[in-house]
Amino acid sequence: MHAWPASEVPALPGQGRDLRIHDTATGGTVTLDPGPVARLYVCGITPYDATHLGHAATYNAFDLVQRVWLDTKRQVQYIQNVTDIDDPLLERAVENGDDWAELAERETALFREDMTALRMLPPEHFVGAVEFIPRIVPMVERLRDMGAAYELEGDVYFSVEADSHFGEVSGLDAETMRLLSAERGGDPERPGKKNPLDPMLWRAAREGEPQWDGASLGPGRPGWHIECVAIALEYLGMTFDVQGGGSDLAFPHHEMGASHAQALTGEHPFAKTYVHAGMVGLDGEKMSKSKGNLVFVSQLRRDDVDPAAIRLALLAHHYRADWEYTDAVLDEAKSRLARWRSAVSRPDGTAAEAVVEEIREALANDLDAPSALAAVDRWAAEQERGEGTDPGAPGLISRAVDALLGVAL
Ligand code: 5CA
Ligand code: ZN
Repeated sequence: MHAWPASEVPALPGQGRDLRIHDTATGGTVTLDPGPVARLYVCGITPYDATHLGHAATYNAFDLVQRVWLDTKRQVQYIQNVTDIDDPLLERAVENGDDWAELAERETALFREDMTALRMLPPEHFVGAVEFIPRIVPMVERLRDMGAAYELEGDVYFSVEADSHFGEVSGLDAETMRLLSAERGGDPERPGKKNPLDPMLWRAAREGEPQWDGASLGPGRPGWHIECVAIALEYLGMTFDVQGGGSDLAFPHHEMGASHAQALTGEHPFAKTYVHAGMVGLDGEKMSKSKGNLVFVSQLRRDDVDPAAIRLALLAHHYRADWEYTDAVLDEAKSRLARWRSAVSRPDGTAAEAVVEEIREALANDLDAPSALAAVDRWAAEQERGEGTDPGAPGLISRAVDALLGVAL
């Protein structure tokens, strides 16, 4: 499927910094060392509802990763999927009396608009799971033929024992894995599985559900984790730089994905670094489509909120923090945007080079966007006092805020 249009990323004078970022697998900070083409896979939406601020916060984090890389003059090969076939999508379609494929298409179109408005850089390949089924089927067959998968009443399960590195992404104990598996799409209680954690690779066709040709697997549809693995391996290959998503994906999704890929290829690791964004909540609960406590990007846009203010509301929180959305968060972002716009509209400014370096340093330090905002705040306060004499400064700040933070002033 097609992605969305890219906004320009202005080039900045000077040198970008290498990114130091928290890696879920090692539990520590690592300095990323991508080649001239940095490779990033970020898990995309399940399109059964509109993009909420939690999704947007996660995509904001990985947009910053790309902007830091671009600032180091690297190219970025960025892949994102759309989970356009999955249980929650089918359930919602039945609930609404909608056609599942139309629902997915409608919500994906809205997601593109939201991402464009927020100036999120588009992936080079934006890939639906459905269009990838013909590539997924032979992978599942291969896993089965090599003994890494087995059949249970027509369904095919991955055997977590097939990967000696299983557990290394999330680092969780067996009991926690079991609980999270039950919560997040797994079926640890199903009798007959070799290991309760084993995830489904291929779900045999059920009455009333869409189905695809599965060759020797029989008709059915793919499991969730293998979809992302097939897409990532096709476009990025093994040992790509960063696998990203919200912290709710560390287990089981990214754990299982890594094991699928490692069992399939015999290579390790699937991704060099696993990066997870915190959860955004509302009224004390994680914002989630199933709970219905959502603030939609598209609704804010309809209410005439400037997308740059929405972006500043996201940037005001460290990407790894769990945080609560309130109206005050948005009000503060709106007032910051107004202050910054007024500051860059003056003919002169105080020295901007040092501010650009502060933004660079803050972002390189585990994407510390709040500190980057504080640096621009200080510059804007100096501007308000009319202290500047450099006619190039306002333009440089505008370009830096655009290039590094994705905010158009
Ligand atoms: N389609 C799968 C990934 S393959 C999926 O998780 N889709 S999703 O629509 O549920 O979420 C899309 C992205 O937003 C994921 O990276 C997820 O971790 C993240 N996300 C979901 N809810 C929140 C939240 N409340 N706060 C922050 N990020 C969230
Ligand atoms: Zn995924």
